[in-house]
Amino acid sequence: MAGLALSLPPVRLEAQDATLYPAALKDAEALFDAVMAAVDWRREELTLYGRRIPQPRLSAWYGDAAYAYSGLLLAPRPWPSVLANLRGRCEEMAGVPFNSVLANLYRDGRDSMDWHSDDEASLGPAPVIASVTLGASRRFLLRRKGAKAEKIEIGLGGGDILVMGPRCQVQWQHRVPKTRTPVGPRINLTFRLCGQTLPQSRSRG
Ligand SMILES: O=C(O)CCC(=O)C(=O)O
Repeated sequence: MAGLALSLPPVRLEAQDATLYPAALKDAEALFDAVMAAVDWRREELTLYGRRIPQPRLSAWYGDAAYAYSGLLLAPRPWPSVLANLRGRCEEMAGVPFNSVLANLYRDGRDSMDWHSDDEASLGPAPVIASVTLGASRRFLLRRKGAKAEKIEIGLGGGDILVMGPRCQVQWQHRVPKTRTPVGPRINLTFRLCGQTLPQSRSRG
């Protein structure tokens, strides 16, 4: 498995149906630079409760299919080669195909992502998502839907891959909170398998 010979054992989060592969990408620093340069980063706006709100991060969508959430329609776009290569590595890791990726750039500790599940209808009833971190480490929290006090926290650092199984989206929400601790830029790539139709979004924070 090119570039995926694990030097650290995977960490299984059974309750959350997720597996963390720490430092799985040996070339994480070079990948950070390559992805940073290749991606057409934009500050998208969400429509929440009828209001247009700029997202607290930069993002870009690449995929074979369009994607819609929170009033945002992301058109399909050709893959930069660095993302196409990472897609293959994540498919090998997760054992499922992916046809799209949401790239997020957290420029510093003020950028964040609020509680949500990746459970849009276009992802189907049993989504598997591979989440790649490049650059700075950030806290990643999970809380159980319907029992929000039940939370766990992990750190996601450069080169880590978190593979989230279906129950992780169906039963849990996740977030990347803001931090006052000085922190450098972090790229996150979530590889997904979307359907070919344009669905209505369900629950994204
Ligand atoms: O940055 C992360 O680790 C999470 C990103 C995320 O939740 C998403 O793209 O849906």
